[in-house]
Amino acid sequence: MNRNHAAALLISIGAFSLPLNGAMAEDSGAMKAMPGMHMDAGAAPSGSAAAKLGDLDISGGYVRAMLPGQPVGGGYITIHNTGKTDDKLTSVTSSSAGKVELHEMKMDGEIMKMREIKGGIAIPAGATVMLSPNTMHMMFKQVKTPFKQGGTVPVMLMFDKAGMIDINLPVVSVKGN
Ligand SMILES: [Cu+2]
Repeated sequence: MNRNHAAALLISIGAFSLPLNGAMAEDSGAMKAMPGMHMDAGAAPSGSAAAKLGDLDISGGYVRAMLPGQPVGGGYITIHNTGKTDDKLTSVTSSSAGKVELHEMKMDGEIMKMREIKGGIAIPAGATVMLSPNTMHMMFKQVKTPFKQGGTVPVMLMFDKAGMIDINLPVVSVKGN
C-alpha cells in the first residue's frame, strides 16, 4: 500500500464511521437517513444481476446510486459455491471506476468501521457468501460518473478457481428498493 492510498483509506474510514445507534454504517454518511436500510440489509433488490460461472451461482448483484459529490460507491453480490472445491473472490475491476476494493464492516468498540479485505474473499465449497450492507461490499473508487438509478455498472469478478466473469450490476436508488 503506498502512502497516498493509506491516507485515503484513513480518511474514508474516519468520514464513514457511524455510531452504533445510528443507521448501520454504509459507505456514505448520507445513507444514514435511509429508512429501508435495516430491513433490506440482507435482501438484494428485485432486478439484481445473476450469473453462473463454473460451480459458482452468482446472484443479487447491484450497486447503490451515488449522491452528487459522493466520492465512492458501494456494490453488493451473493456467491454460492455449488462445487466441492474451495474458491476465492480475488479481485474486482470496473471500467466505471479507477479501482474497486473489497471491504468489510467491523466493530471497533462501539463504532462500525469498514476496512479493506486483503487477499480476497474465501468462497468455501458448499458455502454461500453474501456481500451485503452490513457485512462486506465492493467499494468503487475514482468513479468517473456517479452511479445513477436505472443505469448499470459493469464489473469483472475474478476468482481463484472459477476464472473471471463480466457482469452488469443495476444501479439502485439510495432512497430504497
Ligand atoms: Cu468500503
